[in-house]
Amino acid sequence: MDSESVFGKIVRAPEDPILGVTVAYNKDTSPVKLNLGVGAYRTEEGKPLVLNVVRKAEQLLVNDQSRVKEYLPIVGLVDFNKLSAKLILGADSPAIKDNRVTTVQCLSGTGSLRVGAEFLARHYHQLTIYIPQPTWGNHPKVFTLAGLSVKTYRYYDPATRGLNFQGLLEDLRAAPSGAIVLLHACAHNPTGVDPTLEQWEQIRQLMRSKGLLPFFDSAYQGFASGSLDADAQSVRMFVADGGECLVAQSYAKNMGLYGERVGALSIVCKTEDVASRVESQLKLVIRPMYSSPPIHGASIVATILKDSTMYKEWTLELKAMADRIISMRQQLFDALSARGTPGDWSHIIKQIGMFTFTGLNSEQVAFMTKEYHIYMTSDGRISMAGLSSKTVPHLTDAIHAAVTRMG
Ligand code: PLA
Repeated sequence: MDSESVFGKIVRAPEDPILGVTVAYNKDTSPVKLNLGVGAYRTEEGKPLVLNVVRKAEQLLVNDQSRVKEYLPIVGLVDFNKLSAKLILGADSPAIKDNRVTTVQCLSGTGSLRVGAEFLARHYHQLTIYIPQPTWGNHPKVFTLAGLSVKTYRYYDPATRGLNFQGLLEDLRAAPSGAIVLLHACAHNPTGVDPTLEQWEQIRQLMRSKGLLPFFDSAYQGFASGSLDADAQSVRMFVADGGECLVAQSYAKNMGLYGERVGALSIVCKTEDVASRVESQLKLVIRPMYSSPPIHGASIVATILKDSTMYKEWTLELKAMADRIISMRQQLFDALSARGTPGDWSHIIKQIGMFTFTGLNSEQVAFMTKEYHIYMTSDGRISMAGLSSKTVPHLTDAIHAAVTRMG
């Protein structure tokens, strides 16, 4: 039968290591099942959350009869682009004042990374990109398929469950001059380990002295600390020195716009003239890929960012999400301590952002899924945003059993 199809010889591909966890979760019929795989925010009731301010913005958009469904320009919604650059670089950014930033609306964080990578593959002289070890599982695929050659730099030290700062500096020092370096702006995924500001400063000095090109992935602005400005510090340090960089922004997490696919790619250049030439080439990357981006999500973001009342409301809702995640860290840590689960679990409260990199191995994860219906990625990462006070005891039982029986 298969031989009758022109596609008969196609081999079944494996599920995605992160999104495949949700596929498996959806098939499970257990009432106690828990999805801690994908980084998607849930309420204390375990439900997805649409922010109030997003509902308000959507209402305004629906009621505005003057709005039409025309194509956006190739670069997307102009207001959205300006406001996005301001959000990540800061309202008083000298680069914005000098008009030397070009921003294009892209399909969320992933699309922004991909467009940036395609641009670099066509126009930048160094085709090697260094990514942290470990990093978000999609990074190597996005960059390789765009035509870049991917190498890693040391980042995480399993022994301390913290940053391998010396290893990081050594690897960047050994990188060829001009190489591209992917940096997580904050809330490093999957480790939850970020450099301190002093360490960022050392990374900046080293990278600038070697002419390494920073490509920031900012998928969690506001989610790490609860403050949009604090979480943008790393990026702003690299822009304050007058040098060049790329930044991919996502509104999936911080505005809860996951499925709307809203994001932006900004390229900070040395002069206005260079920025406008860069933009002209970004258009040539985008047009044959998807022509122009979708209008709805970007309109929601622009509506919120340009209205000071709505902006304020957003920052409060964002802070509430970040605070709930931080309180989940404390609750899980306290529960494991009370339970007397062997091992040092203090990294749960030291790590930052959406994820805890537990240190559980793939056998322990498989055991927790099989026996406790808890779904997470096989590297031991759990999405703290998927946890609630009600499910902490169940997760604690599962971790305790995994550590004591599978340790
Ligand atoms: N960059 C990082 C570091 C991410 O963690 C994610 C999402 C993205 C970019 C892309 O997000 P976007 O395209 O939706 O804006 N990581 C998630 C989801 C939350 C995923 O894997 O797609 C994760 O669970 O790791």
